[in-house]
Amino acid sequence: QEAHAAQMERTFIAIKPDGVQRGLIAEIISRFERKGFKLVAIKILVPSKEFAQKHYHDLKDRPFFNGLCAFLSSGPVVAMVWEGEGVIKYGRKLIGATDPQKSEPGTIRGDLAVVVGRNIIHGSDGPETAEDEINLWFKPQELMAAKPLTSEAIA
Ligand code: FUP
Repeated sequence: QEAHAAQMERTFIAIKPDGVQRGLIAEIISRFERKGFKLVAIKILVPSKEFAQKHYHDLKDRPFFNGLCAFLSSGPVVAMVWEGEGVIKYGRKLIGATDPQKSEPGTIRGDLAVVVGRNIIHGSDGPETAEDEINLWFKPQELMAAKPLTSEAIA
């Protein structure tokens, strides 16, 4: 018997400024929650342009990079970590294809978005990016842990 269970799979999900502005926070969280995935971290913040460039560093040579980073830093973003078996791949399935014109109905982008530059949500595309993105957006102590907070811990 194992001494301790391996850590359950986790992915980074962000509701982008268009999703927040359009009032879709609850709708999006609800889809992940009803599926059975577990929310292990959540916060709302406006990322700086520099932070957005870090988040999207893989796309730095693409023509839309500057506009994309400007957009991500244009307003509040809801940053989350979701946990569960297969959550990275299945989370992408819930989100739908990058271009909302190609996302299937029933997916978040398919049901709620129209254009690629305003596709309302981000989700890590694999285990390595999930780990990198969780580490970029969250400190370890911001993730749900077994240990309860004391009043000193949040001071
Ligand atoms: P995804 O993982 O589905 O978010 O897709 P990508 O990582 O390929 O792209 C990241 C973001 O870049 C997309 F959410 C929207 C933007 N993008 C464009 O604006 N134009 C494109 O042609 C492709 C992506």
